[in-house]
Amino acid sequence: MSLNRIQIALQKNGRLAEDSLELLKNCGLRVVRSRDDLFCRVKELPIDLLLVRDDDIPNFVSSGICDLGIVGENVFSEVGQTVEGFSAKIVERLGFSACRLVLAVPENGAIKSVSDLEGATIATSYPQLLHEFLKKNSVSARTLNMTGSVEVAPRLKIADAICDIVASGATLAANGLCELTTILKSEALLIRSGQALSVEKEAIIHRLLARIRGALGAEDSKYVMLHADKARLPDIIKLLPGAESPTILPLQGVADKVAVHAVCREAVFWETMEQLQAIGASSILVLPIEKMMG
Ligand code: PRT
Ligand code: ZN
Repeated sequence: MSLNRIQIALQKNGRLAEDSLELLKNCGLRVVRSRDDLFCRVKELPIDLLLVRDDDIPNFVSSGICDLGIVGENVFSEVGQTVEGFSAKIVERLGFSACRLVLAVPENGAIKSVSDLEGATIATSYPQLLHEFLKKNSVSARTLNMTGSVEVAPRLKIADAICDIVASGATLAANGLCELTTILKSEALLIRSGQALSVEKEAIIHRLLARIRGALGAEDSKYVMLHADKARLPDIIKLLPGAESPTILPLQGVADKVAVHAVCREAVFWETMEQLQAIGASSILVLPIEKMMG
């Protein structure tokens, strides 16, 4: 591995893998997959990708094997609190792979609140985060460590409750479980090594980060164009979500109307368009923005 190439740890297969690569693609990076699929090169910048299991990513970054990594906050927090001398840091929250770490119990069972967990057995793959939560809530319970299929533990009568990841909630419902409380809200994170890197590597990270922020910013932003009565301009601008200083342009041959162009930094809903139309806006166009910088 060249000293002046950035190494990024990504999940090889799973819920983070596709969106992680998609984000790099949106940053203008094309990934050349190697034959063994563990190590890829990026063409446009001096970046190499290491494709691994998500559980290894925080350690790889903390120990300096990789300079950057993309991992779920749940895994980052669990490993970060478990490993001594852990030094990886969060650089950016990426928004995708959203989920929650929750405590869940059998529906219609005896456990109705967190304090009812006193003396219970809780199955989990997140013993450290669970331990912290129980300590904060002054509950003493037994932890049963499981690496997968945690949701079946109450049915097997090996645990009274579970502490597991939930996205849609369908898995909990299918296993007759209901949520007691959320321990952690999670999303994919870009993390970096806590160690000082060479000037060259810092420059590559700086460039990549600007592109990532540009790609993330563009995702929610829209370019809005419309025609408006001059008299209603203040009301119309007020309705444009997250717009800073719109551009106002004259319309050829129409004295009392102008064109308004604005970058809206929040989602533009049909309701907003209907409200704009109701106060005299016409020819309303909402266009996607592919990239943003500056
Ligand atoms: O093989 P490797 O170790 O790399 O992957 P993995 O199997 O450990 O992880 P993976 O790919 O399943 O998830 C990677 C990351 O995606 C997790 O660490 C979370 O940050 C995030 N994520 C987002 C999820 C979910 N959504 C999710 N739904 N991780 C797990 N699940 C599980 C959940 O526990 C449940 O059992 O998916 C099941 C379905 O969820 P429901 O609630 O939609 O039914
Ligand atoms: Zn994993």
